[in-house]
Amino acid sequence: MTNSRRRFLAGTAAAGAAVAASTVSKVAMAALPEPVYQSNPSSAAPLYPTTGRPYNPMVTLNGWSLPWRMNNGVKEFHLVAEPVVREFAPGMKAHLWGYNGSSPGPTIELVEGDRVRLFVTNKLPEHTTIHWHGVRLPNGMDGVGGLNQPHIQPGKTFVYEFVVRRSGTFMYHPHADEMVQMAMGMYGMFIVHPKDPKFMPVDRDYGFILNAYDIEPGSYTPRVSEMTDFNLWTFNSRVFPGIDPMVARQGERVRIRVGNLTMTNHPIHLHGHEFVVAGTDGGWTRENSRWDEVTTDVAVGQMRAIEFVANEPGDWAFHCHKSHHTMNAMGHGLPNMIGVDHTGIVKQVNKLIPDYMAMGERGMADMAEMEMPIPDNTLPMMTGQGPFGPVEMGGMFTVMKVRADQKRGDFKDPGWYQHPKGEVAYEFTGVLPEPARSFSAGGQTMPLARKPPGNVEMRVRKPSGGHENH
Ligand SMILES: [Cu+2]
Repeated sequence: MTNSRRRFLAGTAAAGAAVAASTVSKVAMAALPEPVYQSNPSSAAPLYPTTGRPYNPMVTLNGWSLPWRMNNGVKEFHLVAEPVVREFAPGMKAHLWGYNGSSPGPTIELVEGDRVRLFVTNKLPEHTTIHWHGVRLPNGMDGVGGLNQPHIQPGKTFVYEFVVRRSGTFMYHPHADEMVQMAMGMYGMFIVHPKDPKFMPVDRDYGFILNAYDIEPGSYTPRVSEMTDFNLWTFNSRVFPGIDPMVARQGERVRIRVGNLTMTNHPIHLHGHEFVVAGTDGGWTRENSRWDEVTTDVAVGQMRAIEFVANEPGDWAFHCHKSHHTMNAMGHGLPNMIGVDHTGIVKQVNKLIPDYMAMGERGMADMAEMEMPIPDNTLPMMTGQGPFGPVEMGGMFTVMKVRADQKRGDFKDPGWYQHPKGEVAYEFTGVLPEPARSFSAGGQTMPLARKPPGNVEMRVRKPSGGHENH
């Protein structure tokens, strides 16, 4: 630093101390809080507050919470919009846009009544803004570029400042070149904890956002003009088997917050337990409005906070119930080959492409079992080795692990569930009686207007044999 520059800074500090109170906040803003970066894709430990009001922090699945700086009673955060590299699962990395080194951006955790000041620096090649989805705030802080504020140009920093009046589960995302910026991975959770930490307490509080990408096998960057045909379905920009399990001690009350920033709905399903929807992006639901279920549909742009008592020990699947959303890119656009005889074709093709394997004539399970050659930086369509064999899933799938001996506040993966003797489905080895069958032809409520030309029958070859043909 040159002498004249040092003197200049000392001069402004002295001048700052002398200015009228109305401009003090401008001076404070001149000193940007140091941005915090994090690119590790595993779930960070909960961030316990050391300043400000007390609250029970949440765990962002495969994400982290952004530390803040307390400045005269105002919580200051610094978000940096920038290109990032995100590992979707071991073996595949994507070139995305995100915040502070990661996609999703870090979770912002606040307490009802907090005044928050969010500095947003744009290090993208195009302009951006941030919209605080679901949050009550002054209109000019709502972040719709062109409507509520000028866009944040590359290299510029904008400040959002407001009081969070309502507790609940919210999110943030750009409201500028929306389709591109969200398809590139720009989003994060915005959590406002209740002022009273005893209001709706839970023992474990998890959260993540659903996003979808279209990344061609063998490539690194999502297609951003895609409208419906995505091939990677993610929880917080991770796919199974790269998504961390959620864990709980038996008997604990668990909350899972799910937001949807994809362009379709996701029926989110938990095995082994019923849950209630305790919160939406409109806040907490009234107790007498709740009912038990095991699947809840999270529509586009919605957030749901589900709650349940984890009282059944085991490793319970937790996933989107659209079965093509529990698949990775290689499962996309494949023809149905069930019943198609490949014999002969493989021999012919092998003369041209030695690695060629015919698959799918008995279903797709082979794909998880066999090592099919795939392009670089591409995940198999379904992977993951469970205690009993391959788990034929990808995409939006993880496991809720409930254990009697999991310590309170311990988020470590306890390993596979040890089933008590006699509590695992087993093979029947006795004599098989002929099962009762129904017939495939039915009646009709009214006679057909025109008689069909004859009996039309679809012929499907029954699967037979082992792997000898491929
Ligand atoms: Cu889904």
